[in-house]
Amino acid sequence: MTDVTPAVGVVIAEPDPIALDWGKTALVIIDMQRDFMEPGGFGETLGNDVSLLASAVAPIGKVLAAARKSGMLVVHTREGHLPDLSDAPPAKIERGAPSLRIGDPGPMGRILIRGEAGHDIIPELYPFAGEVVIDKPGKGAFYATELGNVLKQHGIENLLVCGVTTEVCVNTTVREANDRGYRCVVIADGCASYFPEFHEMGLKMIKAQGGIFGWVADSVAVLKAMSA
Ligand code: TIU
Repeated sequence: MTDVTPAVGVVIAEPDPIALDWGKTALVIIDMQRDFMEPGGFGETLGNDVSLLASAVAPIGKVLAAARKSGMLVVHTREGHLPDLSDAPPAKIERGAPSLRIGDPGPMGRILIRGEAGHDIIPELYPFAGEVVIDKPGKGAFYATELGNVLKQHGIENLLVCGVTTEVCVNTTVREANDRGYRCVVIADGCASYFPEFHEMGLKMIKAQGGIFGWVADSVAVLKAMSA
């Protein structure tokens, strides 16, 4: 009989190093969509400089390549709404004074609507066939989605989380995941915000108080642990 030793890696993280059983770990890439990353999309309609998010692409690309090579479960999420807006609360559509509202026609199609060019994931991080893509109407990836069931089916206990934006969809998803019992390791340089200070504080909020919501590590530390 052959002993099957689970592949475990230790990620040098804050507030403490964390040992992860890779067979029970998934990579979750939050909302790396043209609507947030490129001019003419939802992010820009809200008044943001979308170039501030570009730094997250290369680190995510490296971790994604390593995850694919190792056979790790990869989950991509996309924030967006049905064309008839039936899953978009009026309170969200009416919010603020954007240059275009959710559902309005823009240069990449209707803003934040499923199936439109702007809603799709950027080419650099495009999902492979067979990877999980979760369409979510909210900021958190668990609310009104099949994510919880998918992770249960795969026996997942730990999440490597990255994407945009740090304090909005990444933080909301990590908080949802933490309450559901997942250990979340947030990849610091694989996240970005339209507000650099919110990025910093968003990461600090996760790892403070002994890791109240999870752990924070750089992509280099995650890659090192994955390759050990
Ligand atoms: N506006 C902003 O910072 N973020 C979002 O609206 N959604 C995500 O973070 N994906």
